[in-house]
Amino acid sequence: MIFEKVEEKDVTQAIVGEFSRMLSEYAESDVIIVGGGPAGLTAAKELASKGVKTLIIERNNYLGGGFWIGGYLMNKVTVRAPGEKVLDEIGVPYQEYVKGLYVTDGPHACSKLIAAACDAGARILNMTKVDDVVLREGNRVAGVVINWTPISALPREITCVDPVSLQAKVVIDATGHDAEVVSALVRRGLMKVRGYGAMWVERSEDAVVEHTGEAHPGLIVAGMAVSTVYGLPRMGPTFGAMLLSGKRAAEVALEMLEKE
Ligand code: 48H
Repeated sequence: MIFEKVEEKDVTQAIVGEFSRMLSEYAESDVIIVGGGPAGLTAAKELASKGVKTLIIERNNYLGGGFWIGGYLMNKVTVRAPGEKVLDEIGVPYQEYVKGLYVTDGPHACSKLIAAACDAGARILNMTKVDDVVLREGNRVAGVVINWTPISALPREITCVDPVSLQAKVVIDATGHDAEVVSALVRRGLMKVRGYGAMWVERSEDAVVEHTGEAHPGLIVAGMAVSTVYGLPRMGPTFGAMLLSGKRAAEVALEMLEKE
């Protein structure tokens, strides 16, 4: 026999026991990041590396969002300076294509960013969709309402499956174009969203980083969700602003946690 003797129940108990322990522990997190794309992963890496109890919630089975593919179904990812500094931090090689524009392999960059967030200590709930928010006094966002992703794909008549909630001191909406956490506030008339603007690479990325921050009490927006909320131009398949917006979101979250 090559392998250790282990029974089926041991395998089941290992999965159920460890998952339940993690979910129970992170039912009260410091920061919940909704969306595991480049902005959410960068924020998670920064926060977890500073000892912040950080949970990423991702509706897909896989993390990475749009960072696997650079655009047009081609897996070369571009980053404008100074975004390549994040690639340096996570150890991803790249080439300068024209001055200030770097190109790297999407799968390499994306897998390293995921690994960096995990290595830093961020926890991940995948196949989990955020459907709503928890609100407290002054309509401060105090957590998120989650359900298994497949629940939303089932016919309505058989989906009376109530969700559960997780509490957090700070929530980051890093859900990309749809700004899904913000949308839960828009549905209640608590926020307005302008929708992202037309493509203008040169203007877009500075604006995203500059607008990254607390958009509603308890809620930070990061990445493409920032463009959606503030009506900023889109940048197409170039990712420097997603990485630096993630970093900025982490800085703002740390400031908010310090004030707690
Ligand atoms: C749980 C959710 C939910 C939900 C969505 O789209 P992303 O890659 O987002 P960013 O902002 O990190 O990066 C945007 C970039 O990929 C991009 O598309 C660019 C730069 N476009 C420019 C342009 O001009 O179009 O990742 C968001 C993640 C995804 O993994 C989603 O599955 C996840 O969020 N997500 N997770 N609950 N309700 N909604």
